[in-house]
Amino acid sequence: LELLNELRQALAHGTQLELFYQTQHYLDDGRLAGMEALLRWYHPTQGMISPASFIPLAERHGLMSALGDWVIERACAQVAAWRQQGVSFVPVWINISAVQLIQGDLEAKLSASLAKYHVPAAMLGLELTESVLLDERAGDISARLVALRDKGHPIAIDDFGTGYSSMAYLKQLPVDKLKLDRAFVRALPEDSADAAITSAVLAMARGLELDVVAEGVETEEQRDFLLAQGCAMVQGFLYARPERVADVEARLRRDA
Ligand code: G
Ligand code: G
Ligand code: MN
Ligand code: NA
Repeated sequence: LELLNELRQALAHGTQLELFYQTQHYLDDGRLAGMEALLRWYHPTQGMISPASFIPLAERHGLMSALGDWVIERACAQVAAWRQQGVSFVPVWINISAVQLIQGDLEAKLSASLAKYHVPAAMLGLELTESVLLDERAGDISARLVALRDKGHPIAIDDFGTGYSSMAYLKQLPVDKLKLDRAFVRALPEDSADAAITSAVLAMARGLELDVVAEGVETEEQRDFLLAQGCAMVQGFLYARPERVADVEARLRRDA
């Protein structure tokens, strides 16, 4: 709980928190397709703490809504800065936790930040995991997502294939993109089960007219397999790690 108080303070001061960005690329020619914002916390004594550990803590103790608001605000400011500087015109994708969707004010918070920085909703994508989509506490998820999508936000299902993976929601929910979880990518192309699952997801996505981003692409063999299977986009260490803003900017200027 000491950590929780420290997180509360970090949020109040804003100095220990930072958004890193990981670029996403089109497989055919490598050009920039998008960026995912990933939260980082530099703890004064423990060093960098992974969001995989402090986000569940924030969710359990009522801090996730404020943390999520901070992410929305910072991401909008960054999109605006990159557009003004001519650095990047692709959407930034943020991760949305169940708590944010359950509390009714997500839409208002998004609208306020977009308006403040003059950013179109199309430039701020929302990533939700399957468990969020199936969380019964979130009430009428479908209606909420339709509202967010109608406002112009692209919607992605994160870590696709690792949750409950009900195919029914793909039909009902207004989704634009699937992010194939890196668990299926790791052993490509040798693992025949993963290869079969990947091909099937890509075929299904084509039929449903959904984009697919393969996550965790680390090798050229994985990339070549995904390209041959018709996957359009990738995110992974082969292309870029999550980086600080200055490093992303330097790389994009170099590659431009
Ligand atoms: O970047 P990294 O691999 O350390 O992220 C670990 C986990 O934390 C991932 O599941 C990622 O989706 C999640 N995460 C990173 N940033 C955010 C954020 O801003 N909000 C939420 N809800 N989850 C995040
Ligand atoms: O759950 P989500 O997909 O939002 O989490 C993204 C996380 O995946 C980030 O924390 C990032 O560090 C991690 N990641 C991104 N690309 C790769 C990769 O190529 N390999 C591995 N092992 N992790 C990756
Ligand atoms: Mn994600
Ligand atoms: Na993911």
